[in-house]
Amino acid sequence: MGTAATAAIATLKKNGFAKLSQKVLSSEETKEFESIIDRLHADKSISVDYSANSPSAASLIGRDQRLDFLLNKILAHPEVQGVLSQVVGDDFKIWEISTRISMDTDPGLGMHVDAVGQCNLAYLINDQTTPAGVTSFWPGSHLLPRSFINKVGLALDWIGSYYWKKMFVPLTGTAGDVAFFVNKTYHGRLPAPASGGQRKIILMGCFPVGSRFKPIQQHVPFDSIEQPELRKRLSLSQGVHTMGDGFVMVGPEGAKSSSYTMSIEPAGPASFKTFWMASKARLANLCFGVYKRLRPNRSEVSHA
Ligand SMILES: O=C(O)CCC(=O)C(=O)O
Ligand SMILES: [Fe+2]
Repeated sequence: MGTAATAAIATLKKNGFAKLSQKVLSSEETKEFESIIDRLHADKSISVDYSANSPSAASLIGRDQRLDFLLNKILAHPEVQGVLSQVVGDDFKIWEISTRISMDTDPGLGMHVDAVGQCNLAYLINDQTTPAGVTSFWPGSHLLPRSFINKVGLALDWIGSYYWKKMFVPLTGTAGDVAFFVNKTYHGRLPAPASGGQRKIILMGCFPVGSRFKPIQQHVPFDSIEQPELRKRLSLSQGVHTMGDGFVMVGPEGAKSSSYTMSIEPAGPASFKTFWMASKARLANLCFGVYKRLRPNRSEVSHA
């Protein structure tokens, strides 16, 4: 692992998001990437979802050999691998690989947090050097409890966007930049004006051992994906177990989650944990009481 990954890991742990200082595709590949995405969106061959206030397409894999090759190259890059292995562990799985295109007059996306354990990789497809229409973060908020973040969020909504916008840091950059963010960091997308052009990114949702997600189908079955890193991360035939409610959990049943993103989540619902610890303490007391009652007789016998 090189200096770019080491620096990104330190920043990510401090702020909840970080950019890699090194590009992972050549400038020709970066341009090719954008033209493939533009072509796929233009010919309507992928289904586009508007639920996050901007066009987003999720089943990209298996449609274009060069796109699969370039996505695989991003994921398999040693610096990217270095960051992900420290943040979501070596056995993480990928839930979604999607495009997000912020268009002119994008109303933005409200501030929020996402799934437990999730860490997104963001790849900037084109230049986006001003805050309009880009993902934006409240630095350090990934270290706060979720319930607190949600309460602060409500308060910020009430105070109004003028003040809270100053607290947030936008993920600006140039084409080919790679960034990572812990999805527990309070984040959203800033609105864009009428003539700002398009801001295009790829988002890859990475899930560590012990976290859960609902799989999204790709254009081809996961196990027939040719590119090895893409197949390894998307395949559900090993490295996950099913939960019975449409969700899968990463890792074998009962696996211990030791990733960074799981370490900043509480281990379980507080009430259950407290109840369990109290029960164990009560049981230990009972055993000790019984032992003390029996012990004098037994010691008399043994020392007689
Ligand atoms: O569209 C955006 O910039 C926000 C994306 C987002 O919320 C996410 O990837 O979790
Ligand atoms: Fe999000």
